[in-house]
Amino acid sequence: MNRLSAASVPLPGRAAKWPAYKAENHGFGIVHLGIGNFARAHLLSYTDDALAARGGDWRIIGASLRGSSLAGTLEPQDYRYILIERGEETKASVIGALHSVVSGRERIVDVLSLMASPACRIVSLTVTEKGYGLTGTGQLDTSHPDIAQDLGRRQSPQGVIGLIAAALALRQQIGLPAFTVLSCDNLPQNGRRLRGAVLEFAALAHDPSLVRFIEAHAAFPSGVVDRITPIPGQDLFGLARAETGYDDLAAIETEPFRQWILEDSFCAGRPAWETAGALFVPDITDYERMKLWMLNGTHSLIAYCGCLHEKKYVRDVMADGHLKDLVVRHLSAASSAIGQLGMDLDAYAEKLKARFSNPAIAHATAQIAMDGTQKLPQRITAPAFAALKRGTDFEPFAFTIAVWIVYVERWAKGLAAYEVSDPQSAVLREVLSKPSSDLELLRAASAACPHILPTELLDGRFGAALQRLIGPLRA
Ligand code: CS2
Repeated sequence: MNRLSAASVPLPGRAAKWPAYKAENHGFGIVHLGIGNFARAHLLSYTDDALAARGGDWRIIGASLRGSSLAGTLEPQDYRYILIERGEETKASVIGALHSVVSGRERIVDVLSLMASPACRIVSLTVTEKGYGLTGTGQLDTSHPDIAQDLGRRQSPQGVIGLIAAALALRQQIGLPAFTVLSCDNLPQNGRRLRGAVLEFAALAHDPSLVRFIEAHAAFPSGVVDRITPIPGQDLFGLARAETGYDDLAAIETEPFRQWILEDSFCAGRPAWETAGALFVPDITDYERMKLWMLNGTHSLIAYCGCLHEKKYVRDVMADGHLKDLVVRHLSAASSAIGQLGMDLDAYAEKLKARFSNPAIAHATAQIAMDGTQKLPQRITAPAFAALKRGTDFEPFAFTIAVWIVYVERWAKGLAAYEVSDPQSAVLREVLSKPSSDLELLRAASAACPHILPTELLDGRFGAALQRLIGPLRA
């Protein structure tokens, strides 16, 4: 084994890109909560380029609060890893922007002190939709296990909201400036929601002066992140070796495309991410609709159709003529629901079709199907309401909700070869396993998940479409 490490140098005849800066000369400036494949393919890749272009003490300490094997794998590699872009061409980059990884519940106390240290100027997050502890309408969910427990142990929190509040409280006490909190998850108005949740938590668990400190000094820019990042396949390690000449037991793969659009409101500086192509805008709302409604909404349709039709990967769904037609129809309805923007949505849709069909990316439909209750409100229900309001085609949204319900029902009744992984799976199993007519099934789904299927969508034209569509899907 010729293991990748800080001492590794480019080998002749290999095209891989290496950090164009001396990583050890750059201190950390960011603590990232939820260090997983996506953050390593997106945030770290942008930061690597920004460090090469402009420098600065902006390397990233990754935290895995639940613990993962990543820290142990990366430590002997001095936290270097290989990122492989797979498309028409294969491109490998050695990433130097990861400073270190802190992992496991017993290390949360160390994560907190890093967040409260002078060097930390940004706390970024990829903790998935369910990690925030928000209700279906985006408020702090005080019944979420992390939130409920952290309210009673504000100085030793274990969840992200409690940690951010505790770190800001420590900074206030010791007279340090606040940091920027940067959400990199697919939630609408992610910064604004996160700010609301942190403020609500601070008001409930901390001294009122903390609320004033956060309001006055902390920043929570909203942002739209995009890069399709599958779970690494079997062939990746061989590929990483072939591209670089080194063995990396934590290599990751992603698509060539990447996008990051964010509000430029940082309270304590930031890396020069614009040098890597990040777009800073005053308001992300339009971009967010484009991404959540077109990319992610269509992804969810693909995921549930894929699971029901035994298509393992997104590309397999795209290779099926009938299913691809559904994808095209969904993209068109999502684009019409958005309406006129300064952006070319047809071109965006075309690009998405090509990205979903990328033969080099094996993106499992099961990976996207996870956590539907957390994803569908912003991906499907929101554009459904917009389509009804604008008078555009709403049927594809009714169809996706119906497909999701049937996907869960089959599993709840023990008829599926797949597992449903969702924080609400126990409730869903209970209510959707009973014998029911089509209308009873829709009503049960609505009662269990009103944020996906509010009662007003059970009535009128949308309700009629749902009833018409769900029967054949159940058959
Ligand atoms: C996907 C996203 O898993 C999912 O729900 O829709 O992770 C998607 O791949 C990313 O948002 C792409 O940027």
